[in-house]
Amino acid sequence: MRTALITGATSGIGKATALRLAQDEFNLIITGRRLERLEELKKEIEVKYKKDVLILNFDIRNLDEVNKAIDSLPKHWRKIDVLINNAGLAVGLNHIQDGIIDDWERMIDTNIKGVLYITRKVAPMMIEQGKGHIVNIGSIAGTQVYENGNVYCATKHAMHALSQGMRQDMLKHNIKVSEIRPGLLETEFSMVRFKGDVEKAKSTYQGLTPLFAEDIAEAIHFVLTRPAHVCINDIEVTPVAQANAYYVNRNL
Ligand code: NDP
Ligand code: 8X3
Repeated sequence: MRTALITGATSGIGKATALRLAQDEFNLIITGRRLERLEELKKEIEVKYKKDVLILNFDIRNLDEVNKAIDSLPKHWRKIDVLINNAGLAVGLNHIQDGIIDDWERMIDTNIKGVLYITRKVAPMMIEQGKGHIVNIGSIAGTQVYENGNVYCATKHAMHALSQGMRQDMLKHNIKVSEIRPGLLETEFSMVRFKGDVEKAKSTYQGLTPLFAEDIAEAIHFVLTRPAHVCINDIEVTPVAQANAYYVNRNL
């Protein structure tokens, strides 16, 4: 049995991944800010899949909270085999001159600094164990930049750089680092990006079948279940209706 820590397990990719891994040989540490959702997910996994689940309720932007949460782990939960850096968000979609500073800070603090805070804490634990696997959820926005996407794309470019950097730094410690870069995927992501505007959020996926969180959970499960000597470094996944960040077929 392995233990996987998933950041941002209250919805979308993180929640689907927790449910997918629980069907295999994984106990789970699930994290996020919405405690009620974490409690519901824990109950569901324990009842349906009979796996152990530990909740860590913290805001990944807060270094003190991250450190306290990981330090609070009971001894038998300290052997973390898998870290899934998933928590993240896009807020706003503006030309750079109209950008809202608070939106920028939320994205930078969550998507870059949050990933760094948690990785800084968990990577040494993996090094001590002599093995581990870090899975970073990037985006097609990590290699391509679209109009109005400026800061979100910058944070996902940072994730792409960090994934490559971590892979090199972890090499001599027998720790795998994988990056998964999804394209259009329907979760709460667009509701967050458009600050609760349902119509705008829906229009993102109009005329096409997007990816669903379960599709990425399946990719993460695949990456985590390769033989010990195999590391899947990079996977880009889009819906069939999307060639890249610029070309989308909304008439299929
Ligand atoms: P959701 O909005 O459904 O899920 C985001 C998760 O991140 C939630 O569980 C949320 O938990 C958590 N989170 C956000 N901010 C914080 C914070 N400050 N502290 C702790 N947890 C936080 O979106 P997705 O599942 O789609 O997004 C997951 C990842 O996938 C993100 O990194 C996103 O950039 C990436 N991605 C998404 C794509 C998409 O189109 N949906 C495509 C490509 C990549 P809570 O609010 O409870 O704290
Ligand atoms: C989310 C996908 O295309 O909205 O990372 O940037 S996109």
